[in-house]
Amino acid sequence: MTAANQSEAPRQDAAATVERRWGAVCVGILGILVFLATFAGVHQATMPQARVETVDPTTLHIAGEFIESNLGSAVEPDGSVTVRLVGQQYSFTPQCILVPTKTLVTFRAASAEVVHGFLIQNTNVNLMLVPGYVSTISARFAAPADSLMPCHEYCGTGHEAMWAHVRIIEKAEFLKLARQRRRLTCVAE
Ligand SMILES: [Cu+2]
Repeated sequence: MTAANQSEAPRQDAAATVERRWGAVCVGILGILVFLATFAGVHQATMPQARVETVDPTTLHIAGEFIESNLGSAVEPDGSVTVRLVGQQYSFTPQCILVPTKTLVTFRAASAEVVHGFLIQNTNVNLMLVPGYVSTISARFAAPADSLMPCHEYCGTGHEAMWAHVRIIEKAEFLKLARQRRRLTCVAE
């Protein structure tokens, strides 16, 4: 060993020690990230929905909660309103959703085939419709309004044409209509 090499050795040892420490830090960070992702996924069941409720997308239109005659808005015995809707390539059913002001409204939505987005403009209502699962969200609307409901998850070549209307009307007016029909929409007949 030459004199020059001897003087290099302590510096190389010091560098190797520092590199090992940083290596351990990086592995530690990766370990924390993997733990957090596993915890969120397994323990809190955050994928694909916080509340997991399944539905068969292949029989949506034939049987069960999401058959066409059951879609739209319905007043529940407790006075709240449930809205059921389906997203499919490339439209929503119903095409116009009618909801009352100052009432707890729960949306229950399902997709017939691919992932769609459900969003009501200027509100916090924003969901993914994942095939095989029922997506739910509750909201209250303060004042009458006409809103757009565009699909905001790319779902195929007709995606940009996929949107519906949401009409928020006064509660009294809504309840009057609800006495005449079991399921309400604002689709023109
Ligand atoms: Cu879509």
